[in-house]
Amino acid sequence: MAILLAKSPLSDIAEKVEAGERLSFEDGVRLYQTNDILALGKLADTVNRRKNGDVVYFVQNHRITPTNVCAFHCNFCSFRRNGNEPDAFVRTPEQIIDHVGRLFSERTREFHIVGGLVPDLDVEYYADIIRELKDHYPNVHVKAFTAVEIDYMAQISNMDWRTTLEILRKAGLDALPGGGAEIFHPEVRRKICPEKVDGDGWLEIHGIAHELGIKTNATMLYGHIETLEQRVDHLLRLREQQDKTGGFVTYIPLAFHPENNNLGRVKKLDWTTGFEDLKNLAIGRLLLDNFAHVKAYWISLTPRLAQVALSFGVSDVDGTVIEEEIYHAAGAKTEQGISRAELVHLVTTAGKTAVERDALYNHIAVN
Ligand code: V47
Repeated sequence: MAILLAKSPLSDIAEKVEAGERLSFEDGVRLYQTNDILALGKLADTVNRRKNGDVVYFVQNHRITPTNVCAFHCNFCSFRRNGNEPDAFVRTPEQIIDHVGRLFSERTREFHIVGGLVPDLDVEYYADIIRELKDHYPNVHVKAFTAVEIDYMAQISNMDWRTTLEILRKAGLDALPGGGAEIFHPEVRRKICPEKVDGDGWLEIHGIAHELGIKTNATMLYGHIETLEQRVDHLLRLREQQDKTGGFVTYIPLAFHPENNNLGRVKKLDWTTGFEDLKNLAIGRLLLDNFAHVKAYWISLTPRLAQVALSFGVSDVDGTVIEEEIYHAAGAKTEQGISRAELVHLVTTAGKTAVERDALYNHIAVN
């Protein structure tokens, strides 16, 4: 490594990575400023191989969307509806079970649940969904509700975050997804999602979940109005929280999709590029030295770029992702769902070992 990057402007960072030293804010900014993505990839790959060898994880999973009705008005969102729009829906727990039943495969291992914020639904509605799913499918993990949803249902139910999470955990909640993080910096948050719980609140909710034994993921929405410094700030705040409570498992950088939302329409923001996407994955791997995994979300990146990302520090490709709605509303051109065989092919033809997992990274099968 030292030889490979000897003449690179990144050679001092490479030395730190080689020695297993933590990277600084300034290092992070320099990593974002470089166009040498091969050097970035090599460094991120070194770190990932140390943690995961040549193993890449995937899961057979379903998305479940209880509702697209949302009281908030985030500028990047293409998915929300007002309650009176013709395509608005709020599904009862029974309707959700009925719908899942039609798509369920015996090999499904994870339900990933995320939706809008409905003013008249308290925590019992969400707990009922989890209980019904666990009754019908006791062997499937439930990874459900972002910190933003937890905050909102807590407010509606007049209770604190801890009590809300305890009720959901008792109902069967296994993990929290990483959504709602966007960009923590208040200047950006005020412009793109002013109604959402702030960055400190998002981190605190995840910290409480960790204390209750609930594993969680973390995301960063990039490619809109944020600066490189604000990205690095976001990542270092995640790293700091992980030092304190240790329950984050996977980091997922999320590429902004510009169709059918205000940021795309009014600000005329464009799609991110493959170059930018690979950079964000690799830098996530390098700065988040205390996270086990970085995920390439193929729904947004395409399966082809997700495969290349396996050489840029990535150790997870999410899963079969049946019925995704948020990214397709915002213009994603990827298929709805991918087969297990295609995922295995994508991983193994990159020279890696594909390991099927559940939501908590227990091994189900090695391919
Ligand atoms: O929080 C919304 C993002 C997130 C757009 O935990 C958009 O395993 C791009 O969090 N363009 C929800 N992104 C999705 C999410 C997620 C995805 C995959 C895996 C996991 C996990 C979590 O989607 C939101 C927001 O950041 N989002 N609109 C858009 N137009």
